[in-house]
Amino acid sequence: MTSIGHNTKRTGAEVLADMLAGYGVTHVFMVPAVLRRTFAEMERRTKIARVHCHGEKSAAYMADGYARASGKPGICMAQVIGALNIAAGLRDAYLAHAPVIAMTGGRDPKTKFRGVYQEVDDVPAFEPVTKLNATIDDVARFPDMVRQAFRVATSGAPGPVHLQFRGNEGQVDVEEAEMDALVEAQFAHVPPFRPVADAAQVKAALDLLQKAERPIFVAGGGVRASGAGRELVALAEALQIPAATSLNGKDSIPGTHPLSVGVCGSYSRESANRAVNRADLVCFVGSGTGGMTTHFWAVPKIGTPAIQIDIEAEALGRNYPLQASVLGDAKTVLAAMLELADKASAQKRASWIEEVAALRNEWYGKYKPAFESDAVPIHPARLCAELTKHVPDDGIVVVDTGHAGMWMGGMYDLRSPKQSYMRSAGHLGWAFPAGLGAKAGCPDRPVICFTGDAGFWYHIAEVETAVRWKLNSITIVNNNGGGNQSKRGFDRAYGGTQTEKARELWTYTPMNFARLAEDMGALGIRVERACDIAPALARALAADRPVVIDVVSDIEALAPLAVS
Ligand SMILES: Cc1ncc(C[n+]2csc(CCOP(=O)(O)OP(=O)(O)O)c2C)c(N)n1
Ligand SMILES: [Mg+2]
Repeated sequence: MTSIGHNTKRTGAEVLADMLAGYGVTHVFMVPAVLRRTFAEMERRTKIARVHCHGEKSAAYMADGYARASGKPGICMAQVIGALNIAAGLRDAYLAHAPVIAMTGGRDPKTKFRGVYQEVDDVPAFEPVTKLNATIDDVARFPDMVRQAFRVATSGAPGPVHLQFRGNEGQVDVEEAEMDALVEAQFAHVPPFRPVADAAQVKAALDLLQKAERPIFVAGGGVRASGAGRELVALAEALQIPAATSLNGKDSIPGTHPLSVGVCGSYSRESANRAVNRADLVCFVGSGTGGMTTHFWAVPKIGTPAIQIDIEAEALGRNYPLQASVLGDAKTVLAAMLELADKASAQKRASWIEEVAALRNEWYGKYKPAFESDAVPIHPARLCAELTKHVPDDGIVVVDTGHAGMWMGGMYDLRSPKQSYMRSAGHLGWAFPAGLGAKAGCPDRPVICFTGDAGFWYHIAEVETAVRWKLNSITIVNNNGGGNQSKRGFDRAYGGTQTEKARELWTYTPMNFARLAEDMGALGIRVERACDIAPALARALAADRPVVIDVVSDIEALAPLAVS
């Protein structure tokens, strides 16, 4: 923490700009005008990029992508009229436990309830999507409240924070008080602490794992937040325990690792669900054991013997009664288990490992024709297979929901522990702006976003932002001319097969997104044949510009549904 005691009168704007720089913030994402004086001070006093976007929701998604890619809190801002758009954008960060700090302008006690232009009481709307939802009415509160925001956003299971600054544009920042810019560097990133677990809890959980004949790990977002992938893989190898992951934890273990069975749950891989459902002990690590990861508690079935490792005590045993629970940081706990692990106990699992390998092979065999398909329009599974082969070793893959989440969650494999994977926690349209934020947070790594066309339409205007701010991500649009994850649902709604007219509920005008991207100043590449995917990606990786690769794919291709 910087020293306190040289108090001189300073404006809130000076203090906020210095604090953000002190916390290592490199970008803020916003729609003006909010905290105007603070932006002027940022220019004078810091190198922070003030990324001026086309909508508050996409600004929040950019901050979210920045946070999930870099582990540092992402900052987004809006004046009072844009506050609820920001709140909507925090919803995905809340569901995915991403440390995002939203700063908005808001009501002045002197004029509230008098019908101030553009004003409503925004604070309650932030309540369900934040860990801390606070108002700053007095400029002297900047140093403690901004510190509290970073502390809450990064601690335990991370999540969003909202700070509302007095004044529709947060004009409280022009006022002065005797204060210093205080920074607690510890809370500039996730995780701020690595709580060590009780030794008896660690031993009890390890004993169960070692005794089990068919144990399996289910690694969640807590493993990625803790940076515990290496420890997970090392423990899995030492004890010969296969590992499934949640969608949020997909980059905990490379898909090409022989002990990886894939993503389990709803947007999943068949081999993962089958393996989890054959296990005699499931060890959840950093997983909320929610409906998406467990296919609504059918994978594994409730009653399956389970143990759980989590940093939040309340998460332990929430959905599965536990035989052992361990409270602590995933990396620290897994490392402690590895130290105590009895490798000889792995022998009894040889037939389980064979069974799991057979499930993996069977799955790869089943989809081999799709992975190698030369069909025109392109089969999305082929697109996933091309990405498995050609995403660079240090690539960050950012994936939308809908079929994008299903295709990539199930069919794409990370090849290296240095690759990262981030996914929408359910909001269509999240991935493209999140990918821009990821590029801001990790400028030296290639960022490859995978989105459907409906997902891309949401925030397409941000192509212009990417060009203006040189946020050089690569966006692959799986362009099937419709929101075809909706197809099955409308078939059902029409009693089996929908009418031709029902397609107006989920299809769009055919579009060439490469051409639109070019018009906005990005590099656009249209791909109509599968053999052109790899060359397009190579060209995009060399371009050093924002790139949109528009892949024309088959509207009839539906992603496989989960098995349980
Ligand atoms: C904010 C939001 N609204 C609606 C949905 C419901 N939804 C899920 S997938 C989907 C269509 C996806 O279309 P597209 O991005 O083109 O992908 P495709 O399924 O065609 O591959 C919709 C509308 C959602 N997930 N999020
Ligand atoms: Mg589509």
